[in-house]
Amino acid sequence: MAILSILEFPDPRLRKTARRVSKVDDDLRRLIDDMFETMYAAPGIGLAATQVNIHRRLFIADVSADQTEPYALINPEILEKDGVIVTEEGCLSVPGYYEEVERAEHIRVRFENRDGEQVEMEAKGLLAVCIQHEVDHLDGKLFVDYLSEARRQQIRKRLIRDRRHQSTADVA
Ligand code: GNR
Ligand code: NI
Repeated sequence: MAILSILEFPDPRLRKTARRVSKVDDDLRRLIDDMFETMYAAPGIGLAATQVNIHRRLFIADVSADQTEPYALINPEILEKDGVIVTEEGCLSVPGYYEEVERAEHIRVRFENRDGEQVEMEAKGLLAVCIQHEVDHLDGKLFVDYLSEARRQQIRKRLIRDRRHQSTADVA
């Protein structure tokens, strides 16, 4: 197991479109295990392969309070969306920023699980929000894209400035 490093906005690699997973094998299961270790350590409720610079269509999610509902979704397809929910979203690739985003409240999703079996699942509430947030990552999209251009640029500038201050804190 290993903790993977997470790309941060505005890294252009977060804008890549992920390609389908062709085969669910032991290498992929090892990646999934490393992604869970990384997500739980962060901590977060979801993590897309794109965020760890792997441009394949898979992500993980666990919205439980006690790490008891782990899901790995490979080649996910959202089949149906229903209703509207507004959630204060955050992202491990946009650390420290939380903003309201509108999503579908209920979804139906088809995917392959870690055994390579086709599964269909219904999700609502936070899990549905998380799944939509993760599918966006696989398409190179971030929650800040739903905000105004001005707010997105402000977040971009502040993240760059804060990282510069971090890396020079001990030199000054
Ligand atoms: O940890 C996370 N919390 C979160 C809260 C509200 C809506 C979506 C999320 S996903 C995020 C982890 C992450 O960046 N996944 O890509
Ligand atoms: Ni995210």
